Amino acid sequence: MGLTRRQALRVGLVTGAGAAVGGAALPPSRGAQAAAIGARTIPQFVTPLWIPPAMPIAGLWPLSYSVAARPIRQQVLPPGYPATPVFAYGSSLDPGTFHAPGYTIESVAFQPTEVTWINQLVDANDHFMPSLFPVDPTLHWANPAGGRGGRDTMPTFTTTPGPYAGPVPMVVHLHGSHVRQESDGYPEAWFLPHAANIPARYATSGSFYDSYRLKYADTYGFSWAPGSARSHYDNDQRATQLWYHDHALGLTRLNVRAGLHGMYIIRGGSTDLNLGQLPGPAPQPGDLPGMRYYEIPLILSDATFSSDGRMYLPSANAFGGGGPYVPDTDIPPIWSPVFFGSTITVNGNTWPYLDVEPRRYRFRLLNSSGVRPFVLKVVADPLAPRPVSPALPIWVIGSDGGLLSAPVSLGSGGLPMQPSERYDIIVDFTGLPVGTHLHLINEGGAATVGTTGSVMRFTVTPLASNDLSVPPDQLSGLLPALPAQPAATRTRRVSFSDVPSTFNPSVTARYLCGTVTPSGKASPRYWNDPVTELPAYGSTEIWEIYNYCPAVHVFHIHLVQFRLLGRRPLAAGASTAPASYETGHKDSVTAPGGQVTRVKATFDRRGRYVWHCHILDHEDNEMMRPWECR
Ligand SMILES: [Cu+2]
Repeated sequence: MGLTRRQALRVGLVTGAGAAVGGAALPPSRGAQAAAIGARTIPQFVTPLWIPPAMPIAGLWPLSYSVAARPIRQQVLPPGYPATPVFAYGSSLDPGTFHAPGYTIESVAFQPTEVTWINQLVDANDHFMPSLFPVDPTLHWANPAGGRGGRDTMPTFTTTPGPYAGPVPMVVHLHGSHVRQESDGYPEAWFLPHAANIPARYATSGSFYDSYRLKYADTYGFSWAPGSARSHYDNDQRATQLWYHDHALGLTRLNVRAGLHGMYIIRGGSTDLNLGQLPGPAPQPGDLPGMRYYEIPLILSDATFSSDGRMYLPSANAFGGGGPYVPDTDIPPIWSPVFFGSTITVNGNTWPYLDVEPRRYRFRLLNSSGVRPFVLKVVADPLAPRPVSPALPIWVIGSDGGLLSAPVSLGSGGLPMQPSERYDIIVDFTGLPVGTHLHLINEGGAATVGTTGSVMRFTVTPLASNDLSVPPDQLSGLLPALPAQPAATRTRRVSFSDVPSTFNPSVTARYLCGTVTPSGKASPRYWNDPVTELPAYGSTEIWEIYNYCPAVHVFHIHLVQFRLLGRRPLAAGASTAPASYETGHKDSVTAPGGQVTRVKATFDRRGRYVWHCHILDHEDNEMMRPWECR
């Protein structure tokens, strides 16, 4: 084996810790993995859609929440199947509120919200829980076992290591929010649970945790307790739907897939409509059971399940060419470039159904999957040959950063959604006979008719009350105008590229963000290279994202909402205007392979943030860069 003493110690510590949780409610998923459940054998449309309630409020003035991450079991598959171990957010004040995805956090525009985020990924004995999935320790990742000197690095190995089975770092990013850096959930500001059995030489927090803890205490007079962090969200942005999710370095794909994500909605102010103009209500804190909701979040993801109910990710690099791996080559042994689940989940259940009344519904859509692109349509027959003609139009009224200035009715093209994109839509079931079945389907590139090509079913039930909301085709004069952006003072060229293995060029070893040379070639950079994107405070810039890969990546930048200017081929060619539904405020956008995607934003806070590809498997293996506004 040739382990160094340091590595032998590490293995010994991890093995000992793993044994300590052997009798826990949720034993770690190591060793032999149970066989996958065939997606076609799982009954569809038998589970009612779970509608996320509003997160219970912990305090007022400022509005505050206390949200923990805990390991639970949840009935994700239909009744009769085993429950699924998940990592769930919930109110630390109420154990009944833990769910994956989490309850919705409600906020008010221009009024601050404070959330205390607590890592309680521990068992009943207060011993840490390992990840639900195989953790690749060879990436540049949080690496708590490296201690304070080796955290947030790519560790070196003398033999190919197995998965890390230690405590799980977490840090929460509110995706799309306009916040100070210490509240943004920087990937190196992670923290371990404050568990009883953390090995003494482990780092218990990431490289940025202590300095951000001090900054937060200086600004708000509150010191984060061990195993937690507090974020202060100013909500000084347009009314919209954000989402909170884990962002720990090199672990995001695992923690988000384990269940650590949920919706965060900002309401009110001059960029929202008046109560009653759009379909509602949405769940609010303190609602009594039995409420009928006409504004409903739909959080779309995918997963593969084993026969024991667990979610499955490969324990060996599915595209690794069979090895050899790190350290004999540059190929990660466990991480895979992409993973597509074999089933679709909505709000934490496979293929649910929703009884709808013949009236208008507002759906707040989020693609929370790791990599899967959706193209959504409402159709009569989910098994019809593709492309299917829509039975009802999808009316898009908002995107990542708030409402559009005019509604957009989508026809046969459907609504494309890459990971992390949100759309605010209206579907009008008015006039449909009771008993009608309609389906939300997926015509995205990787979809299979009958499984991942199906999303959920709508069944029309009798009308319970009159619909007083404004029909979507009459919203044009009511939706808020989109403000003009200042002129850009600089055009910045950044890049997405991949790194073929030097051992086996058909295998992708990493994905990188970087810059572009004057002659138009990729100049790739690693996560820990010096910061190259330094927009001046208050400046407006055009960012041109050069995607040198054949495949799509998803450009996401923290702090700012941008506007999409268009796309053009990397080589010479005509520019394509944004699609009608992409013309509003965005923080995540499709950057197609072989194209330059152009966006424009104003950098109006000082601090250090990140930009990255939002395909989770990519951002976890170097496809992320810091940027800084001074
Ligand atoms: Cu990517």
